[in-house]
Amino acid sequence: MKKENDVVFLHAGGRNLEGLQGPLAPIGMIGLASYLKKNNYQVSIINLLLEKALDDKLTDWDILATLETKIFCIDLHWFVHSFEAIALAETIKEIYPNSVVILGGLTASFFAVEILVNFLCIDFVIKGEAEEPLRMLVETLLSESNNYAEIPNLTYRTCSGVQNNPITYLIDQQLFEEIDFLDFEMINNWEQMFYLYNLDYQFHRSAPNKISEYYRPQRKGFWPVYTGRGCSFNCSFCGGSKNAFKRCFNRDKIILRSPEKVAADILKLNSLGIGHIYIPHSPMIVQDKYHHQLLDILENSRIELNAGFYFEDFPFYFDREVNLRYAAVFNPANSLYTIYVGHANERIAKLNHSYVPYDKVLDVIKYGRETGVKVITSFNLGMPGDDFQTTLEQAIYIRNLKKINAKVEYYKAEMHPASNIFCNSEELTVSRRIQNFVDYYTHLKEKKEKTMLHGYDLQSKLTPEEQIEIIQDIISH
Ligand code: B12
Ligand code: SF4
Repeated sequence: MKKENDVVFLHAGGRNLEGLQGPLAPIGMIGLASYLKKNNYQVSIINLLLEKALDDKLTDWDILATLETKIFCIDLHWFVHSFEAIALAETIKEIYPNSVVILGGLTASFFAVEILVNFLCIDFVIKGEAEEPLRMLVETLLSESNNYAEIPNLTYRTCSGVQNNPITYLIDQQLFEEIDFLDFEMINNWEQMFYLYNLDYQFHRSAPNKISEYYRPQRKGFWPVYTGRGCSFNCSFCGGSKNAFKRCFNRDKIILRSPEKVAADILKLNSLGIGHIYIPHSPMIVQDKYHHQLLDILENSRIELNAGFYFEDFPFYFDREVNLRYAAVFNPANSLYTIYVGHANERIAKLNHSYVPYDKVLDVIKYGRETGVKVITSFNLGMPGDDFQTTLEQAIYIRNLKKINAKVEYYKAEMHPASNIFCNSEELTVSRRIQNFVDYYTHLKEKKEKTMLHGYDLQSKLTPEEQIEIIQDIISH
């Protein structure tokens, strides 16, 4: 029998490329659903990739046919889901032509008008932070009214064209504290969801061959902790940078949930047996006493934490004390730091992100070794300004790290929507191959690049593939 809902949230999963199926929905989606539930709406969340990983004979159509609702909400947060999110909306409209499809998330926010102009299967886009705007839209739709002009952050179609209401809604601290981001019971098969291949990738680096391999119950469970929104850095390729958040969400600065709330979530995840947690606003990004406050609470909780932690980004504000404190509270053997070095050349690093001196990288490797925490150093290829000479410099830097048995990864930079490369490509001296949402969509639909989607050409014309050859050559000598 079909379960009746007012709203169903759907996560489509990502493009069908090696190891990049984007299995998780935005964490904020659970908060949105929970907020609607608190406002007395009947809500469910279905992660289609999870459903198909559990039963690889299932199609989107089979899953959708079991649902009963008027309103479907699909996340288009990560650009990697551009094709599948739209394809899912098209299938919904085939099965339920009278239903309403709402899109939201970073990518949808940036391209809201273009999406509504080009894809009739999408009825509404909510830009930016969606808690109140979505509640207002659901209320309006279920009361059969069509007074959309007052709903903040909304983009919608009328007979005279696409209307684009300004982004005036940002969540306030009080509501941010109240929302339950771990309200898992609304999610179909939620207990299996933690075993969707994801962080595991960071630890094991093995790409699934088929969809059922995305479900890995034999590995440790993983969940990202909801710490906050925004970033204090401005990495040139990043769609979640300080500038990108302004462009997509109209958000000027980071908002963080209190250490008390975050600690309570970590303890709940621990009680559910989650083995890895990811802390997005790491000490590197938040920079102040926030993490010490968090650790004070966790240390005093007297509950044994079986989970390990995982941080990434710049190590500037990461010191020995934070390392020792984390390793005392969490299980270091399950833990990982990814130091984002980006580029070894100081000029390129400063142009594109921040420069991390070699000594600082060595410090973090040393801290990790002291406590048994795994450390990965991560570099980008194809950074604006890069040429043969700077690639050689990068290669020698990587060779030096490898000589001391440090773990190193390097991959081409992806140009995210709303990133500085996307918006200021001339200033950064690159020429874009991707100009708009339809380009992202088509690129992903046709799987034009086998792995990461680079999206631009350097002035030096050097390609990331050529850079890989240079680096491998230097490393082997
Ligand atoms: C935590 C995080 C992760 C976690 C996942 C967390 C999760 N499930 O949400 C992990 C480590 C798994 C991850 C993975 C990836 N990430 Co990531 N991640 C982040 C990070 C650090 C924070 C994101 C976040 O939580 N923001 C909080 C807010 C902004 O989002 P939210 O509350 O979840 O959602 C709100 C709105 O977006 C909106 N909304 C969201 N969904 C919906 C749906 C509807 C219908 C509506 C109306 C609204 C709506 O309303 C919500 C509440 O107001 C950002 C960097 C940053 N500074 O933001 C990168 C970032 C978002 N990730 C990014 C990328 C590229 C990825 C990967 C695709 C990497 C890869 N190539 O494999 C993967 C794929 C993810 C997947 N689907 O499985 C890019 C995205 C660029 C872009 N626009 O596409 C970012 C900006 C950073 C980066 N440099 O890589 N990521
Ligand atoms: S990649 Fe850079 S700008 Fe983007 S979220 Fe991480 S630190 Fe912030």
